[in-house]
Amino acid sequence: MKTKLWLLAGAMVAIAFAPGCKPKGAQSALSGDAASKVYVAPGEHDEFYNIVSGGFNGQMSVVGLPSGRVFKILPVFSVHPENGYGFSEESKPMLNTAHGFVPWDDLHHIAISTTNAEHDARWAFGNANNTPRIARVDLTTFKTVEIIEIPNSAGNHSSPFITENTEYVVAGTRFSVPTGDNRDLPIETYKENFKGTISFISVDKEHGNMDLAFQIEAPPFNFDLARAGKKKSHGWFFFSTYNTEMAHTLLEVNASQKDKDFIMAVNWKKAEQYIKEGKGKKTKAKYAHNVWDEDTHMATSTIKEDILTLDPKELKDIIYFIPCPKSPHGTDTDPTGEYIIGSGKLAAIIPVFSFTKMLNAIENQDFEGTIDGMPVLKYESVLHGEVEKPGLGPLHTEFDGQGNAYTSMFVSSEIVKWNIETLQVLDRVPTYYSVGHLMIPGGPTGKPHGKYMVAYNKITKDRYLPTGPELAHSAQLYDISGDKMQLLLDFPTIGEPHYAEAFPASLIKDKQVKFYPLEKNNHPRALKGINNARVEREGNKVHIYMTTIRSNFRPDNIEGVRVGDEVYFHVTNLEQDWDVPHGFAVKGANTAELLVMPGETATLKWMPDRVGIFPFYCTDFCSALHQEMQGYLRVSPA
Ligand code: CUK
Ligand code: CUA
Repeated sequence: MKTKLWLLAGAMVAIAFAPGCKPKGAQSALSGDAASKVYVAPGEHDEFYNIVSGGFNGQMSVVGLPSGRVFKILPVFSVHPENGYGFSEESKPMLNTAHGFVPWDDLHHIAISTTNAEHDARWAFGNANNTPRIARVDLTTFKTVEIIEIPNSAGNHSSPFITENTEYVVAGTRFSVPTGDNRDLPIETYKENFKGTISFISVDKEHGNMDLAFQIEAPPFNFDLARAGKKKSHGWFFFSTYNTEMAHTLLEVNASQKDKDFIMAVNWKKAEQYIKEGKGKKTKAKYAHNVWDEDTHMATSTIKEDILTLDPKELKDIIYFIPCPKSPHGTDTDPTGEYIIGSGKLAAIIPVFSFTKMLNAIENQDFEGTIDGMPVLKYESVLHGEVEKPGLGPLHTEFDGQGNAYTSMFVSSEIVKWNIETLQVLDRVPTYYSVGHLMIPGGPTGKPHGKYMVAYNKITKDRYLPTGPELAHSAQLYDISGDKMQLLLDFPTIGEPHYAEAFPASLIKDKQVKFYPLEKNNHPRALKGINNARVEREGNKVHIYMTTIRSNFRPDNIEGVRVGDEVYFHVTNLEQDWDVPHGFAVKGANTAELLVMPGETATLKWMPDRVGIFPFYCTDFCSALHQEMQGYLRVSPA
C-alpha cells in the first residue's frame, strides 16, 4: 500500500471516531439471524475450507467458513518450531535459496488449483514477496511440498496467479532490477539496465511439480497483481502495472505523475508457441528448486541457472498495453472471461474492459502508440464502461457468478457491489476498517459459489479486546445471498491476511492422508519396528535410530555421547493410526522440537556443548502414559 493511502485511511478512521467514543453503528449492523447463519454446531463441519495468507508471518492458515474457526497454521516460508519445519534435517532444504537458507518470508497471495476454471483444490500455491519464491502445498497432507525461487525478480508481489487448468503459475516482479545474477550498477542507469520480468512456471498435471518454463522481459515498471483470462480469454494473462513513469526515487510522488498506467495483456499461448519454435533466448541466473519427497520424507534442494527468455521487443505480438487510470492495484477477470476490471487505487471510477473489444482493437491495430515497439491500445476502444462513484481507493474485485462484482474500497472502507453489464452500483456495506483484499468462495474462478464474502481488513481499532500496541488482524464475513449484503461475523486472523481463497470442503475432506504406511517409508534411516533401535558412532557423528510408539522411546537410555559430537536423532514414529503424532524434545538443547507424523521419520541435529544428563520427552499428549514417554541422554567430556 502507498503511504499516502495509509495517511488518508488514518485520517478517515480518526474522523470516524474520536478516542474514547465508539464509532457509530460499528457494532450494531447485525440483524437477529446472523448468529444462526454462522453457527456450526459442535461435531458438525464447516461448509468451506478457507486458505488464508499470513502476510509477514510467512505461513498460511486453514480456516472454516462460515464459522471462522482456525484449524491449522501451515508453515510455508517461515520456520515453525511447533512442528520442526525448517529445524528438522529433512525440512531444512525447503528453505534453501541460491544465496543460502532464508528462514522467513512475507506471503501475500493464495491460488488454489483449478481444472476448466473451477477449483479442483489439489494444491494451494503461495508467493514469497521478499525473496522471490513460489510454494506449492499439497491439500491431502496440508504440507509444503515444493518451493521454487524466481530468478530475475525482486519483490514477488504479482504472484502466484494461475491459468484455468493450472498449466502455469505466474510471477511478476514488483521491483524492476538488473537481470542475470545480481550486479554492481549505478541506480541512475535504471532505464537502461533495469528490467521487469514475468515468469511462467509450468505445473505438472499429474504430480504438480513446478518448473520455470520461460520468462518474458518487460519494461522497468512495477508489476502489482495479475489474473489469468478464463473461458473465452483463456490463453491471456493480465497484469496491473504502476510506476510506468519508470521512477527509481520517491515513488510516492514520482510514480503518480501520469493519469494512466497500464494493464499489461500477455498472450501466453503465443509465448508458449514461440518457446516451442525455439525462439527463447538462453540466459542464466541462479535459483533454487526445492522438492519434498513423500517417499523418503526428505526435501532436496537443487540450484539451477538455465532460463529461456522471450524478448517482446522482437516478438511484438505477445504484449499489449491497456491504459488504466491511476496506478492500478488489483486486476481481475470475471467468471465469463469477458471482463477485465482494473482498480486504480487513486482513481474515482472503476474501469471495466472488454476482452472482445481488446481483440478487435488488436486486429484493427487501433493503437495510440508503442512502448519499445509493444502496442498501447486506446483506452476508449477497449473500455466496456466505467463504474461511477464507486467509493474511494478501489483495490480488488471478486464475483458471485450472478453477474455481480464486489470491489474492496480501502480509503472509504467499504465493499461495493455492482452489476458487471450495467455498471450500476447496487449496494455498499462498511468494513471495520480499511479493507485490503476480499474473497468469495470460488470468486476468482469460472464458478463462484456466491454465498459468502469475506473482507480482510488492515485496521482493527475497537473490534476486539485490546492486546497492547498491536491488535488482532481481522476478517469479516458477509452473507451475499440476498440483494443486500449482510455482516454476519468478525473473526481474528493469524498474521496479516492479504489474499485468501475458499472452496467447498467436500472437494478434499475425504481425501486426507491419515498416516504414512511404514512399509512405504523409504527414509534411509527409517526403522520398521523396535528391533533395530540403536546408537551408531561414525567419527564424531552419533546417529541415534529411535522409535516412538505409545508410550515409549527406544533407545531411552543413551550413553557414550561426548561434548563436541554431532548428534542426530532419527526418530521414526511407528504408529499406524490417524492423528497420533509423537513429539521429541531434548531438555536444554538449543534447537526446536520435532513433531513426527505416524509412519514418518524425522531428524533432529544437536551439538552438545556441555557435560551432563539431558532428559528427553514427548511433547504431544499422546496417551494416558504420555508423561511416562521420556528418556535420558548422558553427555561425557570430550
Ligand atoms: S495486497 Cu500485497 S500489499 Cu492488495 Cu494483494 Cu496489500
Ligand atoms: Cu508420545 Cu506424548
